[in-house]
Amino acid sequence: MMRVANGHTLVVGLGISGCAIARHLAREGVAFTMADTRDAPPGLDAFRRAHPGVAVHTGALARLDMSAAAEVVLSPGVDPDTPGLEALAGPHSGQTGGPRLVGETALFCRAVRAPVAAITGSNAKSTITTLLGEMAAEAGVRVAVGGNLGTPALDLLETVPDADLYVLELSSFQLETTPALGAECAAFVNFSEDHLDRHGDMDGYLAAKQRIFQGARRAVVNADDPATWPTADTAVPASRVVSFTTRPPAGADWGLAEHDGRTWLMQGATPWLAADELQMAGRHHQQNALAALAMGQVLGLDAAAMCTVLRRFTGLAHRSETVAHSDGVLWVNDSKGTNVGATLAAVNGLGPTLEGRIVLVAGGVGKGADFLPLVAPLDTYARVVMLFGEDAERMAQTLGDRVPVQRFTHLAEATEAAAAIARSGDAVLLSPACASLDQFADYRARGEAFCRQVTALAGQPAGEAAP
Ligand code: UMA
Ligand code: ADP
Repeated sequence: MMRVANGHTLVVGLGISGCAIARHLAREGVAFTMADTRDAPPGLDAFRRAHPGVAVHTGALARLDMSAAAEVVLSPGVDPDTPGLEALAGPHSGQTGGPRLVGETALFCRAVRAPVAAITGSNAKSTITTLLGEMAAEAGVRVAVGGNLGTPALDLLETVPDADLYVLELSSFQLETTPALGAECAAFVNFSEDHLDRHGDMDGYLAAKQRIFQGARRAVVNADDPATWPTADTAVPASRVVSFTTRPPAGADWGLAEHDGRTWLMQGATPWLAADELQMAGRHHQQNALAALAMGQVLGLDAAAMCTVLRRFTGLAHRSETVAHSDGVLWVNDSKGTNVGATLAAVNGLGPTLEGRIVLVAGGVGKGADFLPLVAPLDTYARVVMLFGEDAERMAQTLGDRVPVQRFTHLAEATEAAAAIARSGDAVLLSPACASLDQFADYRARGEAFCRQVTALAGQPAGEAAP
């Protein structure tokens, strides 16, 4: 059995996070050993070249004696319940003896010297993180943005060491191994079923998400989703919690209300921005804008700068992204809608904002999901659903009685049919509620194919045509 040398830090995982952890430890002069649960992890050769002389263990962790390690730093993709990690202390096990188990974010918290704004939730994390980062930059703040979004938090300490603000998207996997985040502003924006294979049940998933509030100075929560409110043991007093809602807000909270015949993003009784000034389409994106504004204000960002960003931000690619507005028809790419929950948000978000109806383009690999929750909102908001891909038939059987459907083999045929049927005031929404792997490399390739076709059909990019 291989042994971790006395006093070494053990890093588990040779992915993006593990390599960032290794670089950080090397910069700090901390002796470490590397491990990965796979026998031949991708990236092993590159790691050996970058860190010659560092011992690497591959394969089952139970075959590695880590009892002499000073600490074990786990990558987010590795379950803390993996055999071999039982004897470690930390939030995952409730144990206090043995080497301590933490994640990349814990190392970041120890090293960071500027305020941190952190965002978690089941959906919309990347959108809100990006929005807040752009708002801070527009306001003249030296900001670094990363986390689950793609750039590991620890890498930001190297690339933007003098940042005045770090904005992090944090997944439940990252929060689970973070003892005390201590964020200046921590936001938990929504909660719905996900990652049950890892967290066991919804309670476990929620407990991981709630860790975002550990040591937070201020919190931003979703007033309409009580699961996002800090629980008593996270010790964020109510006076330090700001909320957002899609209803009219009270006090200093954020929400949507009618004012002068238009829907406005409001703080209490104060209108900030008319919802129709946003480039992002849909009530769910209005909610995301409110979350970003709430965080930005807590962080002291300039109000005009925040509104400037909201007026120009068209959304992240493939997340209910406005692609074109042509002949009165809005074209929206939500290829990241790879499960029923995301498509529900897109349909319920877009539907109430339209004069017309939604022409939904959906289908692909349904992963055994139950499509029934889509029936009622589609009955309310959809003109027709254009189905394509592997599970088109199964979706048609679930939707068919209440919602008009048409079936096609490929996305391109479904999109062409959508263009022919959409009327002025409608939106054509690609939100497949399915994975893409039957016909595309990933959700990005599917979204890009849709966008190319929309440009050909609708003729011009978003914003260049009169609505
Ligand atoms: N793996 C092993 N054994 C190991 C190490 C990894 O089998 O010892 C496998 C994992 O099971 C996983 C894969 O390798 O399937 C990647 O795991 P990782 O921890 O090495 O992942 P990274 O490459 O470091 O990427 C992670 C996040 N990935 C995960 O949490 C799975 C990335 O989020 C994130 O962008 C990156 O860190 C930087 O912070 C991706 C993601 O899918 C986008 N996140 C999930 C989500 O958004 O739903 C949580
Ligand atoms: P995450 O990083 O949490 O996966 P993204 O910003 O990438 O979030 O969006 C993922 C999916 O969630 C997209 O399909 C998007 O349309 C949908 N979505 C966007 N805003 C919301 C919201 N407020 N509530 C629920 N789903 C949303």
